[in-house]
Amino acid sequence: MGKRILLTSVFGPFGVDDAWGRKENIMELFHNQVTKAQGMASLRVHHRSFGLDFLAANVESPVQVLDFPSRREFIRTLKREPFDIVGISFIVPNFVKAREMARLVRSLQPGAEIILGGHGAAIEGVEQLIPCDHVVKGEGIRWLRQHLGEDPDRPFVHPSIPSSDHKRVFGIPYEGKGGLLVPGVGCVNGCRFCATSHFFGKEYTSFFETGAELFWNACRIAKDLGTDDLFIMDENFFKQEARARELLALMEYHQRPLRFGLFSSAEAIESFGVENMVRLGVDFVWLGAESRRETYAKNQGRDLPALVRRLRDHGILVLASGILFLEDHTPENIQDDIDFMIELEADMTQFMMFTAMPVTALYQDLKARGLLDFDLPYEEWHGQHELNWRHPHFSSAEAQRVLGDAFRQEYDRNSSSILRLAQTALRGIVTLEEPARTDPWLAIRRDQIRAYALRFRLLMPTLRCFAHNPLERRRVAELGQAFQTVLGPMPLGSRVLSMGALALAGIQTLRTALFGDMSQPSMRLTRYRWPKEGSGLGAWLGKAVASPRKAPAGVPGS
Ligand code: B12
Ligand code: SF4
Repeated sequence: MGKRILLTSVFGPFGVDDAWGRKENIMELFHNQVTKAQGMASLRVHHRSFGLDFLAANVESPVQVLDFPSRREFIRTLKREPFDIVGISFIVPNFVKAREMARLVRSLQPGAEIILGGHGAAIEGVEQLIPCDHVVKGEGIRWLRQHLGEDPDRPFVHPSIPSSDHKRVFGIPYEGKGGLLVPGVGCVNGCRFCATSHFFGKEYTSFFETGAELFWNACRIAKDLGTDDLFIMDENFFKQEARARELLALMEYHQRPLRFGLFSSAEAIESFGVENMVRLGVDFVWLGAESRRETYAKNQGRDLPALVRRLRDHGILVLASGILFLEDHTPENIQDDIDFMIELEADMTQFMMFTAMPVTALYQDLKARGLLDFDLPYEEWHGQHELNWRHPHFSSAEAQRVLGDAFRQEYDRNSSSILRLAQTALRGIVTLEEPARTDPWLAIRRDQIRAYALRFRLLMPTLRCFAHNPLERRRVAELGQAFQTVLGPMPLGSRVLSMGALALAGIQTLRTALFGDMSQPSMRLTRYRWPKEGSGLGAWLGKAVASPRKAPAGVPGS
């Protein structure tokens, strides 16, 4: 039967000041570090701890995946049944939670082996700081298979799991990425601050070598989840350009117009080409713009504002990320980099504090120069509140003020991201109109963009009502005109729906005023190949508390 394994993320609640975490470190991507200043217009989404399901799907032993438990639920899980192995996945700011969980395992299940994995495993000396038997630094699937005496080289199994949950804006549910596709981990570029590149040894470990493997797996996942929309979780997807080209060729050959969101760097995007991205069905790209002052190899000699404009003109939503508090940022020059990011006019902008995460070249460098602040607890090492090193020109309080101000300026000058997303969709339709006349594949892509433009249009009354300042009010009016010109009059049914959306936004405003806007991800327990429970009282009690769910599709033996 194999060893009985529990794989768990750290416990919640998240984003609250308590013994184990900080209020700034919320478990949401956009609201944590992208649209956080945009109030009700902020995009709200939850993401699972995907690594756990990938590990579970790729071993032969029975596994329970526990994602986002409370501390109490974690204790209950440990008391419910014995495990041979407990694997804890954590990142650096969740160090204290991982330590507490390991302590609980030792006290409640002293016979269980504890394995630590995820980016927190890179913390120096973690094996002495957290009770454990093994620390897995880097890719975990091969390691776990080897550890369990399985063949590490057997084919990789990709589970069919959603890429995001609980998507809301103004409290209104919205559609977005349906499924997750992970072609591999790591990036060869090795930018000095980059945790993911360094954690995986500045190498790329592919789970799918060829475009064909990627294509057939993407089709299967899309079918399992009933969607054509996938998020590709790969640090720099177009870096494997031949694979991406093969994927595109197969999609066109088989007439399977899937759509993708992804991360990629400017040099890889330019090499693959924006037109090819449209053909591939890319509708969202995360691009590391970083800074005008410190140009990384991937951005050298590139006109980033022109690239962002071009992407948006082709209906591709852009999230541009920037870094504040580089070594030579001063109170006098930092505004220039804030302007650089704002003037890119991306759909979304991330500002992140220059944070030295363990294992990165930046960490080694600052440590060697005695600049790392080891007095700062790891809970604060998340890049949205405190600097984890002694900056020559900014105190922590000044850095917090500048960071908050950068987000506010971006919102004041560029308006809400949701408005920009709608603008990008319209721009895409206009650009593709002409080529779509003679190219049926591009006509399909144009129609896909039109479909999401129609959904954005339902938000028009809400955008009008919640406009942040006179500039946004003017932009909303212009957008309304543009919708009218490009898509024609709004049908009655859509008008009713759009008023419904506004009503939901009103309810959400009230709810936020009364109870705040915190949103915690739901706990999830998934059993992979878990033996059927017996019929005794213990089993009945177990069922009653665990509410087991089926393992994701695409997992053999689930
Ligand atoms: C999805 C994601 C999120 C999601 C949710 C994640 C979650 N449920 O915890 C959201 C958007 C909410 C999020 C939030 C944050 N995140 Co985040 N996030 C990611 C992202 C983009 C993908 C992770 C992923 O699923 N990868 C795919 C899987 C397959 O890979 P993996 O998780 O690394 O797992 C592999 C190995 O690490 C290993 N492994 C992992 N766990 C375990 C466990 C065991 C037992 C074993 C044996 C092996 C093992 O095996 C797996 C297969 O090889 C990564 C960047 C990236 N591209 O990886 C950042 C990343 C993990 N996040 C990071 C950070 C810092 C944060 C935030 C603090 C926000 C911020 N300021 O950046 C918050 C923290 C929220 C909180 N309170 O904890 C950093 C971590 C840095 C570090 N050194 O600790 C990363 C690396 C981004 C970065 N480049 O800096 N994040
Ligand atoms: S290109 Fe992006 S993913 Fe690659 S090393 Fe640089 S920051 Fe990291």
